[in-house]
Amino acid sequence: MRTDYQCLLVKQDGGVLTITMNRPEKLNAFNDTMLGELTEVVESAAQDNSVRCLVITGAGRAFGSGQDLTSFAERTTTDESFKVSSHLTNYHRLVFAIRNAPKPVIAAIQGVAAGISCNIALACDMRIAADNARFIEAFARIGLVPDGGGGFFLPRLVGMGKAMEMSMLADEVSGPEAERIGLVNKCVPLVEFESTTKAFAQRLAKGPTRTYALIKELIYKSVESDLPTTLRLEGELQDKAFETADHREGVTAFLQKRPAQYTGR
Ligand code: LHQ
Repeated sequence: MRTDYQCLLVKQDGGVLTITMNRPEKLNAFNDTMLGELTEVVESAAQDNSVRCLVITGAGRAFGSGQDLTSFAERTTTDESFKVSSHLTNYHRLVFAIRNAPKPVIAAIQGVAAGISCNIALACDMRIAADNARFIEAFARIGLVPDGGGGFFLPRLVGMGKAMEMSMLADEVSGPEAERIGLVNKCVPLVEFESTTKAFAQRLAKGPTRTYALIKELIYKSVESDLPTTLRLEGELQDKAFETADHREGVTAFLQKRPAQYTGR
C-alpha cells in the first residue's frame, strides 16, 4: 500500500487503514491533488485483503471545507471551456470507490465538514462525529446545489424536510444534532473521539469482512428497489454468506461457547 502522498497521511494499523486529508491551512479543502490521491488510496485499499476497514478523517481543526474555492475560481476565470459537471465526475469516481469498496468505510468528523467534504462523509457507510463537529451543506450560500451525491444521500439519511432545510438554509448542524437526526451514527466528546473511532474501526476490521461486503450490497440496493426484488437478492447473498469460512467459524464459536475469530474469508 502506497503511503507517500502529498495531501494525505495514510497509516495502517492491523486491518484498519486511516486516511487523513492533510491540508489543514485550508481546512482540508479539496484541490485536484487531494481528490486524486484520496480516490487512488480508496480504490487500492478496496482491493487489498490486508485492509478490512477504512477510516477517512481530516487533519487539524476540520474534516474538510469543500471544494478549494481559490484554485477553482482561478481555473474558471482562465478556462472558458470549463464545465463544472466534468469536474464533478472526478468526485463521482471517489463516491463510487467508497460505495463499491467490499468493506466498511467510516468517516470520522471533527470540526467543520462543509460542501462537498460533508457529502463525501455522507457517502461513507457510517459516521462518527466529535461534539465540535459542524456539518454545513454550504452550497446554497454560494448559489449552488448540493453535489458529490448530497442530493441522494441527504434525504435518505435525514428525510426530505430536513434535507431541504439543510440544503436551502445551509445552516450549521452540530455534532449532537447530527446524531439526533441520523446524519451520524454516533457523536462523542472531542476527548473521546480518537479512541472511539479506533475501537469502532478495529471492531469492524475484526468482523466477517466478506459478509460485510454482502451487507453493503443488500442495504444499498434495497433503498432503490422493491420488496420482491430485495427478498430475491437476500437469498442470493445469503447463499454466498453461507459459503464463507467466517459463517462456519461463527457457528462453531457459538456452539463451543467462545468468541468467534473471523479471518475475513
Ligand atoms: C478555504 C476554504 C475553501 C479555500 C476555508 N477553499 N480556502 C463547488 C464548486 C464547483 C464544483 C465542485 O463542487 C463544489 C462543491 C463545494 O464544495 S461548494 C462549497 C465550497 N465550500 C464553501 O463554500 C465553504 C467555504 N468556507 C467557509 O465558509 C468557512 O471557511 C467555513 C464555514 C468552512 C469555516 O469557517 P471558519 O471556521 O471561520 O474558518 P475560516 O473561514 O477562517 O477558514 C480558515 C482558512 O481556510 C481561511 O484561510 P485564511 O488564509 O484566511 O486563514 C479560509 O479562506 C480557508 N478556507 N474554506 N473551501
